[in-house]
Amino acid sequence: MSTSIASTSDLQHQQERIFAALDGFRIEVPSWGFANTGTRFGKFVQAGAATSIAEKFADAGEVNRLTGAAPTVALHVLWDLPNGTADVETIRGLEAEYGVKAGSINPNLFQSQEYKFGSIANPDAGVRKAALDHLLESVEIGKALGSRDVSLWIADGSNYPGSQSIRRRIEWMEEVLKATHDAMNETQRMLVEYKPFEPAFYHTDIADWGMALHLARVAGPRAKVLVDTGHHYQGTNIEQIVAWLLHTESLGGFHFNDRKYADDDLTLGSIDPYQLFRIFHEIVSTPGETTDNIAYMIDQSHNLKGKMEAMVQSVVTAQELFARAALVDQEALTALQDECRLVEAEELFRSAFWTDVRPMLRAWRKARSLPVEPLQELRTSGYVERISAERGARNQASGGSYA
Ligand code: LRH
Ligand code: MN
Ligand code: MN
Repeated sequence: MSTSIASTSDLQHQQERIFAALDGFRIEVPSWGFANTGTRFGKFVQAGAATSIAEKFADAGEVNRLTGAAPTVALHVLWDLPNGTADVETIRGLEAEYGVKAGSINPNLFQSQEYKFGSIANPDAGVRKAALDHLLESVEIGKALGSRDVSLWIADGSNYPGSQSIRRRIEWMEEVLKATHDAMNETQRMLVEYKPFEPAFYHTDIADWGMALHLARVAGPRAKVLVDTGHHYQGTNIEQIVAWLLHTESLGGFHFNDRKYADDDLTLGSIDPYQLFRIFHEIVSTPGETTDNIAYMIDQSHNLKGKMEAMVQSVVTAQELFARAALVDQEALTALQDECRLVEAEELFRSAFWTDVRPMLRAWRKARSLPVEPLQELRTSGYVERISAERGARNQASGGSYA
């Protein structure tokens, strides 16, 4: 009798925690996740893939309608605003039409021929200036759209030892990033993403979180580090990096995805859901940390899965893993850790991970007047069939494009 009373109140307690966690959880979808993508060996065109910025906003709006948790869409400047600030009005119109806002602004310093030997770390001052101009324009786009984060991924690096000065390139990057930071307003932030390899295969100028943290510090107080989960060597303890960035108040956000081998950009949680649970746990266990300071973003490209299905699946999976992390009883865990009751601590941690939170997510969606089964709702809505019919011919003709 007493057990059942206890378990009812336990369930209520769990539900309260999960509802509170989900109410505060938002995740940004990438515009490029709706477009045709592929590998360096080729692209497989999908009939329903978005080939214009309007279609990307339409798709992002639909993901948000289905999940209620994805109100912003990350924009890649070259792909989504090819005319720079001149495209801001178009974006504003799309925001109003589809009910989702522009999220992080991602400058593109990796596609133009002039960046063959680097952008902000290029030995040629003229090229560095062109890169800075693009960054400054991205800052202006952010201001005009009221978007908080300018999110930088610098693809610079070299392929052969001795072919470039690693040290001088650090100085050049410091200069450009500081100038970019100086141009931001008080509400803007700069996120510095790191990646150890690809496209460069000997050295990458911003290869890990230490380098990103240093550059962020030199740039200024509103520059933070962005952790893309796919940008680590195998075996790296990513949640430990997250803990250090939280401790040093320099965690700006995430690009979530999963991988088996390299930067595979697979659906988050598809290969190792426990890892994302552990990352979320570092955040929810940090006293005073609110998710407002951390930009949760998806950075995935689904070459084989349907784009819309994959994106809805990703948002839902992120919610499930966040909810599971929120279930860890922090007080009890701390007590067990302090007494070094190792197995009990681990079991408490693991039990939260193994809890099936899906019934509670359904209850939360019902309470918030959202579709109770977002993936099912996507299927029955006919949205994918409709966009496939509308966009199919154009997609076949285009052969697929990231823009
Ligand atoms: C680089 C990266 C970066 C880019 C995106 C398209 O691998 O993660 O964030 O902007 O992919
Ligand atoms: Mn990324
Ligand atoms: Mn990547």
